[in-house]
Amino acid sequence: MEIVLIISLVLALLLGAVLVGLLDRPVAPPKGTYTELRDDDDPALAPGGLVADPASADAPSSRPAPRHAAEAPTVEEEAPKAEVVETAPQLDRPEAAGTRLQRLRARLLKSNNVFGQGLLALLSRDRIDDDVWDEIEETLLMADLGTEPTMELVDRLKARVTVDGTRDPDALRALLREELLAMVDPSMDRRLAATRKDGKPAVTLVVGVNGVGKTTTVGKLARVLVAEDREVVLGAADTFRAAAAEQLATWGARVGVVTVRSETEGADPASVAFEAVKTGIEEEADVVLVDTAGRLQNKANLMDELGKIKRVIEKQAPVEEVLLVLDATTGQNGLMQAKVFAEVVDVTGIVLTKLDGTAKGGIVVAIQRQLGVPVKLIGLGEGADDLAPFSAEGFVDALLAE
Ligand SMILES: Nc1nc2c(ncn2[C@@H]2O[C@H](COP(=O)(O)OP(=O)(O)OP(=O)(O)O)[C@@H](O)[C@H]2O)c(=O)[nH]1
Ligand SMILES: [Mg+2]
Repeated sequence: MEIVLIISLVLALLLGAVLVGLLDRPVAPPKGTYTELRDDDDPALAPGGLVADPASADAPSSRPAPRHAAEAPTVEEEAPKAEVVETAPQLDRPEAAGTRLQRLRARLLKSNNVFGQGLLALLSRDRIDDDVWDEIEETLLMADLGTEPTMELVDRLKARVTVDGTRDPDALRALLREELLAMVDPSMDRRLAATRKDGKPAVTLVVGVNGVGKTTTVGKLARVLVAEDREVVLGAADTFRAAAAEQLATWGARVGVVTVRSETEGADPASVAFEAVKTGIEEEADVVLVDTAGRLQNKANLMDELGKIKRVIEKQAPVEEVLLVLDATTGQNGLMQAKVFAEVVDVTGIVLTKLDGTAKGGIVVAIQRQLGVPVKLIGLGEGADDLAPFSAEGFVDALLAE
């Protein structure tokens, strides 16, 4: 009896010990979950401490893209798509580029009526004497066409009107349309570099002086590209004001486009541009748009800054496009700015903003003549989709619209 009792006691003790042992063991996490916020390949998990993997530090391209340039990368920042999902729960659907000039035609007409309609009225006079030709010349000069193009156009109109001798309004309209079109030059290639080349995104640098509309243009252009199913990355290389990066990131977030930026005011713009292009390469984007600061203290300063940004970007990918943004309402002043910029960087295209304002349409011809570079986009308002690809035909038709 006693033996049975002792055996039962020993068994009970053993069973208890086994149970206590089981309960004490830590519960293993289910496979695939993280006990901390880290990625599988995060170097912090590697033996030897926080920056344990010198290879991965040297080759950051094997790591997920940092969302913010010039900041110490943190685990949260490396969570893919986190920024896009958080900041843009409901994305805008930008208007297709092709229909924009049509929609915005009325605004163009409003700002340019003095130019197209006035000209047609003068040409339609019963008798065109020297006084009328003087008035035509004046109209063109007032429309910011520039002296040389004005003389050229007046000569051509004189020759044709005299030779044709036509007074038929429709024929005159057609004649004027043809000559204006020749001035605006439909043969210029106005396409934007928006296609990957040699496995790399097309990098576009956006330059121009203060307040002309650079950041707005980058934001609107991102929408044009998104509407055409392009993958876009934005680079906020205007580090002069912290608000500039915020302004750009807001534009990007509305259409699910990542903005690479620095939180540090006064950070090196070239390093932000570098990070943006790096992100673009890693994410296999089609286009990287880099916004820059609009300071124009002096030419040497500008040359230093833009030159450095371009050099640093080109360590990774060529700059395919340099868009010079000009405020169309500034007329002659805009032409002066264009000249300075063209001496500093190889401008490949012009964006004329604020053509919905008091601008005069002749500036399109004047600026193209001066730089030998096409106007590729025009800004016709403050709305998100008020940036239209420029077309010579669409523009001249708007000038002559009744
Ligand atoms: N009406 C009109 N306003 C425009 C157009 N484009 C830009 N703007 C306005 O111009 C102002 C300046 O635009 P920004 O994009 O901030 O100019 P910016 O060149 O980046 O200026 P900085 O960064 O200070 O050099 C904003 O109020 C824009 O809404 C346009 O086509 N039409
Ligand atoms: Mg800006």
